[in-house]
Amino acid sequence: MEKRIALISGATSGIGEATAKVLAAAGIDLILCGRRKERLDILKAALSKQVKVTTLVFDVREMEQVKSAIKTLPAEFNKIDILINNAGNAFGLDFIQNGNVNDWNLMIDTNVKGLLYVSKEVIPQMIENKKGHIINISSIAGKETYPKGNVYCASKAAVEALSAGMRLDLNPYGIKVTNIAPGAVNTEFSKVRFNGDEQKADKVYEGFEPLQAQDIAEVIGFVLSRPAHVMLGDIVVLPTAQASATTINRSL
Ligand code: NDP
Ligand code: 8X3
Repeated sequence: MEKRIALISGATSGIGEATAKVLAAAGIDLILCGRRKERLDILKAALSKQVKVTTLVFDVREMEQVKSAIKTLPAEFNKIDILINNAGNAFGLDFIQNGNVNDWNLMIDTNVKGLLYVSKEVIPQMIENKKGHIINISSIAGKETYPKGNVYCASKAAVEALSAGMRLDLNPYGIKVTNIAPGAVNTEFSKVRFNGDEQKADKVYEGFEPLQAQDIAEVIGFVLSRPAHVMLGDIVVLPTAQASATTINRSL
């Protein structure tokens, strides 16, 4: 198969990091992005044995940082075939009436505006090449709103709408758009949501077997292994114990 280049946002942990490993094993060159440079350097050192890897350190919330980081890509990396919009997090879990405005801003700026800023820098190259594949990491929270999920759910509902919008608008250019909505995945996600409180975070995954980052990474690997004429549009991936955003069987 023709050599491909993927840009992964949020490659420093969880789903993004696992995806980098799966894509490297599939022979896809990588642009690994995140704010934690040390983690990117370690991952680059490990995966450079398999494929070409470069790293970009930027905050997806800062449009100028996103722009200038992507502009610094060496020539051998500047035709991006695959964009994995994965960077994102939840901050807090509060009733709307008790919500913290800073948390709201963080979620909207990262999960919605950040995804847009990165996409805006990459889409023109894909249009020029008349091919490309954008994979947006949404969530079950984008399909169902759960109590206290309000703004996080809204940010992921926006990702769902943006995936559909991108698929429509980029249809004339042969660009694939895949929306992936995971259920509970045991990553650093809950630790971030609860501001570093590991006990609270561990409770989220108690009494059932959650997904691991690798499970989502393998789905992404499958999506990218389909032939040119096949586009997986919208995928929900749940742990077997999870039937909906709020229905998790913790007694198995
Ligand atoms: P992690 O907390 O493990 O990873 C989040 C990643 O996003 C990190 O690499 C982090 O990198 C990056 N990131 C966060 N904020 C920014 C920012 N401002 N600028 C650049 N990068 C940023 O969580 P997951 O792997 O679980 O999350 C990945 C995606 O999956 C998210 O979009 C999340 O909403 C989604 N998701 C997660 C689920 C779960 O249950 N875990 C379920 C459904 C969807 P760094 O801090 O180094 O910048
Ligand atoms: C992460 C899954 O259910 O905690 O998007 O919102 S959930």
